[in-house]
Amino acid sequence: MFWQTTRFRIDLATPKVMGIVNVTPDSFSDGGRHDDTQRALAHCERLLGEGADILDIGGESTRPGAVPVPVEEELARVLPVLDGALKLGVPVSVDTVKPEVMKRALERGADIVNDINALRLPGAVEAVLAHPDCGVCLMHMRGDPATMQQRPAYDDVITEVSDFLRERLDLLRACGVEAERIVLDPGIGFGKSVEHNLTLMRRQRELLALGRPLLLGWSRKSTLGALTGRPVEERLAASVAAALASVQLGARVVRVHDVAATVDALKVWGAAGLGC
Ligand code: HH2
Repeated sequence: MFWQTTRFRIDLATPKVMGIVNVTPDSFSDGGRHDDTQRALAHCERLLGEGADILDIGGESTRPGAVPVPVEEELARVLPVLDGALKLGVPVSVDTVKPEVMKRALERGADIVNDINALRLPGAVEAVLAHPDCGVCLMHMRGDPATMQQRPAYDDVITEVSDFLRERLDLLRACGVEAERIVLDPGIGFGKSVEHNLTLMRRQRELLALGRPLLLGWSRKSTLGALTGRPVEERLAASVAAALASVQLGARVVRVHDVAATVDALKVWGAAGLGC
């Protein structure tokens, strides 16, 4: 399986590590650590040195309760980092829900649009259609970050996530987007309780029936805190375990903060003939 993106056709025969670059003052685990261009670019280089295959740059926190950032502010955070990251020789993804940010990022050569809202804002699909080779990650989210953790409820979380992703996938395909450009993500922590997230993990293989590669983002999330009793800064081991579990269950891309540890773990996992 491949993921076609603007400049790279990513071979997913072995699992790929997407390193998180949050250019934000308020992200849930690393807010304020890389929130100016220079520090964010230094972080990009560090993640590449640690073995990241893809860089994912975001300028708006989506943590539960987060307040949306004005478009001009998000552009000012993301575009200078994107320009620098595009020179580093790996696929660069932009993590945004805003069509204007997608448009401007794609015009500058971004490889992938990673949208936690699955291109549901007006103009988002059109922004992607204007760039016939860019990659897309469509993620499931119930509600929006401001309210999504207020008692999320599902009859069957797997069926509902799967139906949603199929509908968004079918819509893009009907607009002429090649399947190879699209990766799907069940959206761990986005409008889901601990039990919903764990059900998505245990039954992750059922999502493979959608026929597209899966991207999973468990890194440092609160369900790992609930399982281990640990605060966000002590969730490295839990995050690596979750990344390995998701790869074992069929994920082809893992979105992580801790690239070095994840890459090492995947090397050993792969050497054992697991997850590849
Ligand atoms: N999770 C976050 C943000 N973007 N994109 C995808 N495709 N999948 C995810 O699970 C996902 C995502 C939230 O994590 P983080 O970027 O670390 O935090 P914040 O939103 O607070 O910046």
